[in-house]
Amino acid sequence: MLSVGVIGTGMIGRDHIRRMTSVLAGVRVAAVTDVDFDVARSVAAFTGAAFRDSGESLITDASVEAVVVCSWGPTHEQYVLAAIAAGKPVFCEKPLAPSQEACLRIVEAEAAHGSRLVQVGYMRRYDPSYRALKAVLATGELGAPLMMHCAHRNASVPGFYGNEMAITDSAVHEIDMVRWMFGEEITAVQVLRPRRNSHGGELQDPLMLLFEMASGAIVDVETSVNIRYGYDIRGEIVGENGTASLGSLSPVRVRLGGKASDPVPADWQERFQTAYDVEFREWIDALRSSGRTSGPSAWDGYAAAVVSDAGVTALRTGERVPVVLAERPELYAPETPT
Ligand code: NAD
Ligand code: ISE
Repeated sequence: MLSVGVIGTGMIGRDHIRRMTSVLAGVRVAAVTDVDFDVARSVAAFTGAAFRDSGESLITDASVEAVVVCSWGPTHEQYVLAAIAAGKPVFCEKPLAPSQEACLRIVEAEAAHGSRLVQVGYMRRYDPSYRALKAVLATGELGAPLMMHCAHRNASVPGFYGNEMAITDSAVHEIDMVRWMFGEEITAVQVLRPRRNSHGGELQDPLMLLFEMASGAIVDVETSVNIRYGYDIRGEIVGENGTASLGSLSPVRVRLGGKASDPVPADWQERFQTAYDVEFREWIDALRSSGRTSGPSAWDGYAAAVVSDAGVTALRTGERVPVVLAERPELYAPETPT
């Protein structure tokens, strides 16, 4: 049984706690904390976990073998560094940290520790549909991938969601996914600003991102975060011989009143429920069997942050911005993301 401590009992923290208490075997939530003590105390009471009054005290708690960080992005670095200092495995929700400098400090701390402790919550790598798409690509039947068309559509976003969050909070998933899918780095970013959706008020929404891959392939990502009709994630790879795309995920097709329709997921929780389950299942199994994690690494978190920073600069300047990564520490070999 793996004993886990969870920092941050907000939306996704509570969902991961539910997953670890009601869905998955071989794991228990030993302790929880949040700066909102009332919420953390009620989650602790509900799940039977201990309440801790800070992330640091939770990390050093002897009953906590592994840490899950689900607090706001700007707080991730301090907790991930504290977990590395304590020598404990840590699953950190995306983004690893809000800046590439902060991510690099984590990479350096983990490299100095000498073995992998950090896994970042880029769950699309665990989604059955993305895995099936990658398996098709791996057969080579499509030929070399030339382009990928992606769409990341949210029905709506909260009031605090600013222009840059379409890149740093939303498209960061495509950034990680495409590095993993193509097994190569993104080398430059451009951002176009289409006509604004009036549902978003002053928000610059939608955006069109263009990623240049090391091989010369081009990936476009539409972010639309006020699309109203639901949460819709799309991806289609164009190869030399054919194309492959994420399939329809609808369990049902309704034909009624002269129309045929598929339900669209309401949000990321519904769309990626299976991916989160598999992500945690594999993380827990890996820790229980070998004490090591093998999912998206601190290096992947850093690389995503560098591309995301380049995207923010491209959005502000309208220019094509090259992506320049630091030297990859030996700990994170192989050279290409797999
Ligand atoms: P949320 O606001 O619902 O919850 C965050 C919680 O963190 C809040 O309860 C807040 O009180 C707590 N918190 C803030 N500062 C803290 C600190 N210093 N110490 C302890 N707790 C602190 O946000 P959320 O939607 O649950 O997002 C949390 C993280 O998960 C973010 O990094 C977000 O990007 C990520 N996320 C990932 C996905 C995904 O698809 N993988 C989806 C949603 C959110
Ligand atoms: C949210 O934070 C997530 O991570 C979701 O997966 C993403 O689809 C959404 O756009 C973000 O706001």
